[in-house]
Amino acid sequence: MDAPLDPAPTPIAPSLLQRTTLVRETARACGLPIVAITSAEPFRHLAPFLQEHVAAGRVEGLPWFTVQRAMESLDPATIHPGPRSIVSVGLPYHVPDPGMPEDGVPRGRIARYARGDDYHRVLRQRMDHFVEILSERLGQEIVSRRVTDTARMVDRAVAARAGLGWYGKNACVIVPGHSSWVVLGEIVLDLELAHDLPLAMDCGRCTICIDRCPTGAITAPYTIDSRRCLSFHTIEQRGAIPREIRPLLGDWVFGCDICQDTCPWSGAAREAADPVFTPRSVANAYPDLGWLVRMSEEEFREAYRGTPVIRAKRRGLARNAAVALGNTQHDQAEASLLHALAHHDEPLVRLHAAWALSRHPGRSASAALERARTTDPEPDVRDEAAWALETR
Ligand code: B12
Ligand code: SF4
Ligand code: SF4
Repeated sequence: MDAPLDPAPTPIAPSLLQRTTLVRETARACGLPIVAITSAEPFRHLAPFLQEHVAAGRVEGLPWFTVQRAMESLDPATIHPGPRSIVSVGLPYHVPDPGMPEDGVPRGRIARYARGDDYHRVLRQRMDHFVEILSERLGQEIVSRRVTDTARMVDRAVAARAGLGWYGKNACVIVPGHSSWVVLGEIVLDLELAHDLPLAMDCGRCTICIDRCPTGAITAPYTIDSRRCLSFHTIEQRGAIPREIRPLLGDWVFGCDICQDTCPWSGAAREAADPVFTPRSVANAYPDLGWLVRMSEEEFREAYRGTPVIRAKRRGLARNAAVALGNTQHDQAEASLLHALAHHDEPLVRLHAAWALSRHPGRSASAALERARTTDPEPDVRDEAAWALETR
């Protein structure tokens, strides 16, 4: 007997396709150039991975990252009363790099995503505008929720399922033509739309990002241990950076791009044309480290207002700069550190300046550390100075 015929696939109503095309066109017209669509089904299969991730302590230091929040972030119904589709959007930010100036000044490095306007604000504004225009074009009210980089939605999982990109072993979503230089957002809608398929791509046998990560933070493919990641330590970490991490920080003062810079896909990434990501000045890409450890609150706000760097706060950025000054043998570094140890108003910065001076062999450093050991008003700074003197 002949095998029964497969039932004919359900035809997609033209109105569904037309609506989906309209969604894509509207997104592009609203400054969201990369768009893909997926269903609003929960991402339940990720629950064991996320539970294990939290239980293993890999997100220690991110207090909001609890198992409960992680489980909620797997279900779009947590944030939307009747979700039907998710529009996954990406903003490419790989704008031309001005390059580190060769002006004899010791400089730090800011991660590419943080050099221009804060993408959270840009994405939210564009996603809001998209919903407004889409609603006008469709002639109907749309109930939507728009999120980016929150604990309320697994951004990368949405992008991967929608086929916007695919998971690299560096845990970033790699988007064809842009590598991973794309920030992600989602618009959860009560509209039925035609869904895209995941991309059939993977890293193959490549392990470059894992091998090149300076701290070994990519503990397994697709798995980042925040406790080792420089991005965590330079941005999220509010206290002292662990001593064993400090030498590995190099000249990064906000974020880290090493696992993306070293990815072969990045070599073929198109330059992004979006002016919002262009650094306003050299301080937004390669800041003078001496200036960072001296800057006033006002100068900090003036330079970094409206950019992601503001998140680190002045004391966090100055702390990172002190560490970077300890990691360079530049002849101006010691003078900046001596000044910071003697005069910085933030004990956290003085503490890191003490550590950094342990890596500068001059006699002035010894004298300054001795002074700090005996006279600094903060016990932690005195202890760090004592440690620095012992290890010199
Ligand atoms: C917490 C967080 C961090 C933490 C921890 C990062 C981490 N990977 O866990 C820290 C501070 C270290 C960090 C650093 C960075 N971050 Co961050 N971060 C987040 C945040 C808020 C949550 C990420 C998260 O849930 N992590 C937990 C892990 C378990 O989830 P996941 O990353 O989605 O991992 C998935 C894979 O592991 C996959 N998976 C698991 N097993 C397997 C097995 C196989 C075979 C496969 C294929 C997949 C797979 O499933 C997981 C669940 O989706 C997201 C925004 C968001 N809400 O999603 C931004 C986000 C991930 N960050 C982003 C960026 C840009 C960065 C930095 C590049 C910034 C920088 N230059 O310094 C670095 C990159 C570090 C790195 N290599 O991941 C972007 C990434 C964009 C992209 N194209 O991927 C996001 C999506 C923000 C955004 N909306 O654009 N980040
Ligand atoms: S961001 Fe830097 S420290 Fe973090 S995993 Fe990537 S290379 Fe490692
Ligand atoms: S460096 Fe290699 S392993 Fe890492 S994300 Fe890129 S292709 Fe994948």
